[in-house]
This record gives sequence, C-alpha cells and structure tokens, in this order.
Amino acid sequence: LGAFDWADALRLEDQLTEDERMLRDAARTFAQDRLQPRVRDAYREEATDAAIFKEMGDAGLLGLTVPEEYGGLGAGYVTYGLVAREIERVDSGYRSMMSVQSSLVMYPIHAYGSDAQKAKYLPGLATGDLIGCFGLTEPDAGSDPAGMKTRAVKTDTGYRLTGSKMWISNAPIADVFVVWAKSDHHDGKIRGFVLEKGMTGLSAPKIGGKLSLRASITGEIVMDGVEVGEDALLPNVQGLKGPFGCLNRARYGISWGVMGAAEFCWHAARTYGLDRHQFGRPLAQTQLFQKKLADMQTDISLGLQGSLQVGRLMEAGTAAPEMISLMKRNNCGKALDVARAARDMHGGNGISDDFHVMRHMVNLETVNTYEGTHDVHALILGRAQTGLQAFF
Ligand code: TGC
Ligand code: FAD
Repeated sequence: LGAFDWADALRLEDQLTEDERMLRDAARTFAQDRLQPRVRDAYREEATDAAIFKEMGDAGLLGLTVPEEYGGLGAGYVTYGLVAREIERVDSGYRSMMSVQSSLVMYPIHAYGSDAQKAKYLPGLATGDLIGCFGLTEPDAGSDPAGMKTRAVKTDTGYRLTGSKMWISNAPIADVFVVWAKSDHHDGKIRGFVLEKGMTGLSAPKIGGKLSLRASITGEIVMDGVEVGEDALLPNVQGLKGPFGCLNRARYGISWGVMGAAEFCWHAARTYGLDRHQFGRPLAQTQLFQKKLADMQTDISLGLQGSLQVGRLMEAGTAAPEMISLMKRNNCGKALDVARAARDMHGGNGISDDFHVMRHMVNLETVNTYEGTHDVHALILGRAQTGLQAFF
C-alpha cells in the first residue's frame, strides 16, 4: 500500500504530465509572487490594476489553449484548468480577469472569427496589451439569454447596434468587446460582434458597490446606435451555440478555479486549528474541527478528480456540455461550503481581510451565480436525465 498525502489525497499529482506540472508551478509562482501581495488592498479599495493583464500576458497565462501562431501556447485544457486553480487560490476576481480574456474573448475570435479578426486582435490579447470583455447578460436577460433585447440592424456598410449589457467583467477597462445581439439581417438570430473602445455610441460605466469580486472591475456596456463595418461580425457562428461554446470553456475553467479558492480556505483552516488553542488544546484536536477538515479534504479531492476527467475528455473532443454543468455546479457549491466553514473555524479572525477566508467566501457567491447559476445547472442536468424542460 502507498503513503497518504493529506494535501493530495487521490494523488492528482501523479496523473499530470511533466509539462502540465511545469506550467502549473510557473502559474503558482506568478500568483503567489505577483498577485497575493496586492490582493488585500485591491479588495479593500475595490481597485482593479489593469497592469495585471500585461503581467499575466508576460507570464504566458492568457489564451493558453490558443495556437502559438496567435500568441497562445497551444496548451491542453488540463493545463488551463491548473492555471485557473492557481490564480483563484489567490482571488476569484483575478481568475475572472484571466478566464474572460482567454475563454470568452480569445476563444470566440479564434473559433468564430475571420483570419483578419484573428490577426488583428489575438496577439495583443495574448500579451495583455489589449483587454477584452464578453457581453451576453442584459438587465432583463440573465439566466435566459435568448430573451436579449440588443439588436443589430443592417446598414449600407455594416450594422448598427443598440442595447445594453449588464454585469460585464472587465468592461470599463476593455479595449475589445465581444457582444452578442439579435440580427434582423439573419432572421433575428443571435450573432457575435467585435467592438472597439472609442466607437461612437459605445460606453462602459463601472458598476460600483459590489460586496463580492471587488478586485475585478465589472460594468455595463451601453450601445447607443454603434455603427460598425461588416468586418465586425464574427462570421463563423450563429445562434446561442456561439456564446455557449465559449461558456463551456469558461465554466470548465471555473470548476478548477474554485477548487483553488477552496484549497486556500481548507489549508488556512487547518493551520489555524493547529496553532490556536482553546480549552487547553489545539482546536484541530477536537472532533468537530476534524470532521470539518475531513469534509473539506473529501469534497476538494473529488472535485479535482472530476475536473481532471472532464479536462481529459475535452482534450479528446468527447466532453459533453452537461459534464461541464455537473462540475461547475458541484465545485462552486462545494467551494462555497468549504469557504463558509473555514470562515467559521477562524472565529472572530475569520471576518478580517488579513485572513482572506471571508474574501474567498463572498467571492464564491458570485462564482456560484455567474456562468449559469447553481440552480440553472441543476435544470440542465434535470433536463438531460428526464427529457423534460423545466426552465419555463
Ligand atoms: P437551449 O434550447 O438549451 O439551446 C439553444 C441552442 O444553444 C445550444 N446550446 C449549446 N451549445 C453548446 N454548448 C452548450 N453548453 C449549449 N447549451 C445550449 C443548443 O444546442 C441550441 O442550439 P440550436 O442550434 O439547436 O439552436 O437554450 P435555452 O434558451 O433553453 O437555454 C436554457 C439555459 C438555461 C440552459 C441557458 O440559457 C443557460 O445556460 N443559461 C445561463 C446563462 C449563462 O450562463 N450566462 C453566462 C453569461 S457570461 C458570464 O457569466 C461570464 S462571467 C465570467 C467571469 O467573470 O469569469
Ligand atoms: P436571474 O436569471 O434573474 O436569476 C435570479 C435567480 O432566479 C437565481 O437564483 C436563478 O437561479 C433563479 N432562476 C432563474 N431562472 C430560473 C428558472 N427557470 N427556474 C428556477 N430558478 C430560476 N455576464 C456576461 O455576459 N459577461 C460577464 O463578463 C459577466 N460577468 C459577471 C460578473 C459578475 C461580478 C456578476 C455578478 C455577474 C456577471 N455576469 C456576466 C452575469 C451573470 O452571468 C448573471 O448574473 C447570471 O447568469 C444570472 O443572471 P441574473 O443575474 O439575471 O439572474
């Protein structure tokens, strides 16, 4: 029988290739050296440092799965997941910045864009010289994006876009906007467009007062008759499968990312319990404390195994979207449970930002909601096993 490593109970490490471990280690060093030291104050001040995109680009962490000719690394989906886990170990907002840029901006331009669009945008997005955002959600269309009101009307030279998007990560600092609109020229079908900062009628005001994900800026996108050329249309996809193709990748990355946040909270709770004494012994020497640690270890170990399996299937081209829903939903819910327990196990210190666990906990409230809420993914899985549509 083999030895038991409490921090890697099911030996995830042995299931990774050497290249995967190397890129994961580089991401961990980057996250711990560059992001961890600034996160507490960024969160306190609700301040997003746009320079982080360039730093992530320099570290090779943007658009990892995009081919090298466009500035990516041509890496596999397991590597992408491992990187998301390391960034989110520091903060879900920093992972959000990375995954929007990679899965929701670079991926659609690469998968659905023209050669000219790929050449124009991808290299700058990969280096972080350009910042991207993805506009699907609207004030009146969140879980039901098919209900969007944004319209693209055909003009002599291209399209005129009118509408507004809500809760858009990176929008106020974005240079490149991938937005989804119903196009009258295509029978009202949803089409993707690439807009650029500075276009007349385009603005992206910041949404203030967030109590979650405060280190990642969020905004609206307002399109007041924005005129674009034919070359702004993403030519190679139409319908909801366009944005969903991107969401599959981002949701998958989130399933790994939240395990990083959960691992941080678990390890912090263990250390705290070993150091802190009450009633003449370490907190970690009580049955209730140990049960909580065992639950954390179990949920995280199983969550990571599930994400690894889906990643391997994505690399083989056989992953189904429902598998991604299962892992996104499970891992977000479990990470939230872990973070809430860790907050509790820190007692009064648990509410201080110096201990970081409450920041992870409130971040995970957002992550459990965006990219399809916990309940929406339950309905996707319910439909898949009953054949019955319960959304409406
Ligand atoms: P439904 O009838 O199910 O499907 C419509 C069409 O879309 C296709 N499709 C998919 N294609 C690829 N992958 C998927 N996962 C797909 N899901 C659906 C489907 O095959 C169909 O295609 P076609 O050709 O037959 O027309 O559509 P519905 O309107 O009934 O959808 C229901 C529901 C609830 C599943 C869906 O709308 C949903 O997932 N809602 C959640 C919305 C959401 O996730 N929004 C995310 C916004 S972006 C974001 O949050 C970014 S945060 C990022 C960060 O900061 O990290
Ligand atoms: P609603 O859809 O109104 O849902 C409210 C509640 O009702 C939820 O509990 C939901 O589960 C429940 N519900 C909805 N429908 C049903 C049903 N049929 N049956 C039972 N219960 C139901 N979007 C983007 O496009 N791009 C981004 O970059 C982006 N970034 C975000 C960043 C942040 C910080 C946040 C908070 C959100 C972001 N979003 C983004 C939006 C996000 O995807 C939506 O908030 C999410 O999809 C939920 O939509 P909603 O907020 O309109 O909630």
